[in-house]
Amino acid sequence: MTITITAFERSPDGGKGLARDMRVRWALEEVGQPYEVRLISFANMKGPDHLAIHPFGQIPTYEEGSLVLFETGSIVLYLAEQHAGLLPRDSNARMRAITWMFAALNTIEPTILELTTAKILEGDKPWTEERLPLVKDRIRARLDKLSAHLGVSDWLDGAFSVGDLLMVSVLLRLRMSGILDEYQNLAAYVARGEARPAYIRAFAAQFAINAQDRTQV
Ligand SMILES: N[C@@H](CCC(=O)N[C@@H](CS)C(=O)NCC(=O)O)C(=O)O
Repeated sequence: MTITITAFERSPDGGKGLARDMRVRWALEEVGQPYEVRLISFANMKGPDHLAIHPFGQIPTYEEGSLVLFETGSIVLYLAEQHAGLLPRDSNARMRAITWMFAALNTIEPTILELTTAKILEGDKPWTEERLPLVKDRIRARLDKLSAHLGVSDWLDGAFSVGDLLMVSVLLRLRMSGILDEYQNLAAYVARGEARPAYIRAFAAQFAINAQDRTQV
């Protein structure tokens, strides 16, 4: 059955791989599933056709026959459960990997999104200068603990899992801020994720769309 995901027609990051379709592409590449991409404009994302499959009018979505999913966590969990390679067989280890997915999306990502909001959406507000150090320190408070947990290990809990896929994806959003480089082991962890052949293929696919787009501008 054909798998179709949605992605930005024109990604605001110009192809840096920070849009969330990248997580789904990476998971699909890890489990060896071919997929098609339907590109969507910002205007159409909020239109009735897209709202019918994504109640918040966002990307990415996932369609496979009668199955329609939104939320990257749900999509990559589905892929990890359907195909070998992203979740351990042992039931306790499996639940721990799923726990790391939640940690990435629920405990780490919100602090990073706060920085994006403070810088981009509210960057012109009079309180921004005062607020930014607080927001950055809240990220550091989480990363201190994450870094201590990772220690010298390659991945968060044994072999690479869907928990790592989401954690690396989330941490990548910090690179431009310089905060990631304050944590040598986390920076190396992210680089290990980016070096995986599946990541490289997924990155190239989304970059090709955005590079193509740039030549048309
Ligand atoms: N929690 C959602 C977040 C989805 C999301 O924020 N998508 C962004 C692109 S990375 C988007 O569609 N932004 C446009 C908008 O919200 O209008 C998920 O993980 O799938």
